Amino acid sequence: MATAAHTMTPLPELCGAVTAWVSSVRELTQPAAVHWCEGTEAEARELTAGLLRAGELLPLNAAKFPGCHLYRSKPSDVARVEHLTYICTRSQEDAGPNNHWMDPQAARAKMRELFRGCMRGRTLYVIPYCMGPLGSPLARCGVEITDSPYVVINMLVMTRAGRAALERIARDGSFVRGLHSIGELDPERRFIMHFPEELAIESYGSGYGGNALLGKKCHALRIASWQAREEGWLAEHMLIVGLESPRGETHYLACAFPSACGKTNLAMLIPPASLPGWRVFTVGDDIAWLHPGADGRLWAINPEAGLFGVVPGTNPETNRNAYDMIRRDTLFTNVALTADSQPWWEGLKSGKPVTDWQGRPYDPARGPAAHPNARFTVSAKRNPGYSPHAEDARGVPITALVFGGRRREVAPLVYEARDWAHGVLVGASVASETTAAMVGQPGVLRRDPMAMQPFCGYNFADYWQHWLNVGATLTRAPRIYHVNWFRRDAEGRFLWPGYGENLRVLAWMLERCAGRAGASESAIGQLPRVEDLNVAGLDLKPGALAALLAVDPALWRQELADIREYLGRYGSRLPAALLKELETSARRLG
Ligand code: OXD
Ligand code: MN
Repeated sequence: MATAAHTMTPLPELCGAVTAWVSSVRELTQPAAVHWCEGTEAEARELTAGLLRAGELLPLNAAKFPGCHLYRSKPSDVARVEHLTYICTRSQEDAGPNNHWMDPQAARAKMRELFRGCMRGRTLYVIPYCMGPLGSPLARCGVEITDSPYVVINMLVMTRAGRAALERIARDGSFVRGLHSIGELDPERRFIMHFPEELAIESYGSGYGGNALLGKKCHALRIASWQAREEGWLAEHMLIVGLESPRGETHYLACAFPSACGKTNLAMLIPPASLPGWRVFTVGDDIAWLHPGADGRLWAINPEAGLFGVVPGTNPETNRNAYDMIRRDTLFTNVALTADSQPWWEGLKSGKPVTDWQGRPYDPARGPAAHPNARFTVSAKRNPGYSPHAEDARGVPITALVFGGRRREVAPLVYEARDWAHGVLVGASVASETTAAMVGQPGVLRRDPMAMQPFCGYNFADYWQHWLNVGATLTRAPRIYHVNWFRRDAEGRFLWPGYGENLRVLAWMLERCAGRAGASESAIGQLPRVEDLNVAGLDLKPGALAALLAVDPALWRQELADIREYLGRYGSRLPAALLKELETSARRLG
């Protein structure tokens, strides 16, 4: 091995543009050392050993959780910070009412002062990475510079990082520049800035996933959504799942849900015993890049190589595959510990916490033992249901797109959009109760169009128009659906069991797409009749299904009025086609 390494070109010599940028960042940030990431397993092991020696990582019970570690972040740094996240375009209109905006020159100047000298005494890591399979024409590359070795070990799992990515960057001639420093981890000196016109990201003062693993939300959604508009594709906050039916046909769905609404669970769904013959394959659990193909269909790749999933709630009943997947070679962030150093979280249903996520003796009076947004980082390959087509260079063809939100009422279990333009309205109208994945009050209803409110790198009005334009290029466009797994009864109990049983709803969609399932027409789209859903073996309360499939005209009149008010904020940039669809629904409601 030593001789092979010897003959390899040193990384800094592979791509002049990257090396020049690293030099200028080095001058600004003044690190004690520079480490270029090769992306080998030996390197990941060494970095992990260094973090263990420094006490920044804690070993977990090696017999029960081999290769697993715990990282505790600062209590003030546990989630994405939307109020400190900016899109810095020359024109504020281009960022839109959906984004915080700062003038790019002002933002650059502000960040320069924060970054100046910030890496003194620290190592600067250069992480070349590829989002998407290395050989895929649909993949795009970036380089993250960071002073956090925790970020490095996450990026090595979440992306295809290292030498091969840098070789591709040298060939492509372009890359997204992501500069990150944990700074002082001071919430008062924290900013996540995006410069889509320059394909650049600058993030300071946070070590938390979505703020610091720049390949994920910052690149693969905010910057990529901008790139996608210029290049004619879509970068979406969607899982990609393959469903093999008892007939032996496999179809892929791409589904958008706001953060912490069960995307990972749906992507890794376990079919219930009462639905024999179904198999489920995960392509991705968080982000989809969707490209119109030469055949008129929409094709999807998952730009990520790992999962950064919410831990609480994971147990053998809710997600057996995830439960098994995270028992080895997994990095846990902000979980609690049992007496014998096993990770513990709310909803685990076994074991007992003795130490909370902040390292204190567990005291229920202080709140949950694990942070509600505690996370696991694990390679996608550890998922027993990982799709054999997940690495296909051309992606997988999408049969249906699904939008959804977390709503106690109004939105029925499922409905089908009338056509693509109506589907864009359905996506644009997604609303959901907020969760612990973002800083702020959980449980508050907010509009989250296409589940992209925190992630769209430009004006939503232009984004919806782009969706309409992409649809117009598809001759075999996916059908579009809306689901709500979270409907409750008057006593506040969930009406639908969720998890594996969601397959019943997905199966109806696929049967619809194949022209084999019935539906009834409603003002808001097509809904399954009670007899159209396979509920064999499902123990629902009497009347629950009818309640789940009800469209209450009074509530929907109010809903459409809210949507009209929301869309109105986008003024004259709003595509007229969306208002037309809204009027059609309103007219049908009467
Ligand atoms: C995530 C999120 O981490 O959406 O995926 O917040
Ligand atoms: Mn997400």
